[in-house]
Amino acid sequence: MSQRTLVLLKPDAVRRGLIGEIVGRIERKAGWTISALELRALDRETLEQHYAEHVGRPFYEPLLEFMTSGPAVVMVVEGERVIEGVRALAGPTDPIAAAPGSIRGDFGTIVRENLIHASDSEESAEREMKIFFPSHS
Ligand code: RTP
Ligand code: MG
Repeated sequence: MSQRTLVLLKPDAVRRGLIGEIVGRIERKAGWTISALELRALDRETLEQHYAEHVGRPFYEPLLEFMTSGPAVVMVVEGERVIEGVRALAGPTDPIAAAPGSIRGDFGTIVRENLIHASDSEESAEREMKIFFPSHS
């Protein structure tokens, strides 16, 4: 079942020089294709849409501050079961709980600065692709 997913490499990943490492892991999965990729400073308005479900949570403001602290990589990846697949490569939200071998498990320690975002469902993927690539369909 071919799908598309919206992936962000967060500002910590870019600052630490991990773009190639993380994109490489995604790129090497059989049959997956990167169909859009851009280094971009994310503005607050875009992030408010993206993280709307978290408004009011204690981590919301620090999260937006972090996400605007430097450029991010915005990507669309397509391929077989790619929504579940990129989240499996990423590992769970807390990098200390994430298994070694996963992106967060290999490179992260801080919950907020956990390197990567990937859509969590087909509905989220459609919604998030519209936010970050409004001119695509
Ligand atoms: P994501 O949406 O980024 O893939 O991560 P997720 O589903 O694993 O995590 P979610 O619960 O949706 O939270 C979104 C992002 O907010 C930051 N966060 N900080 N307690 C905290 O300080 C906290 N909790 C969440 C993380 O950057 C998380 O990825
Ligand atoms: Mg989430």
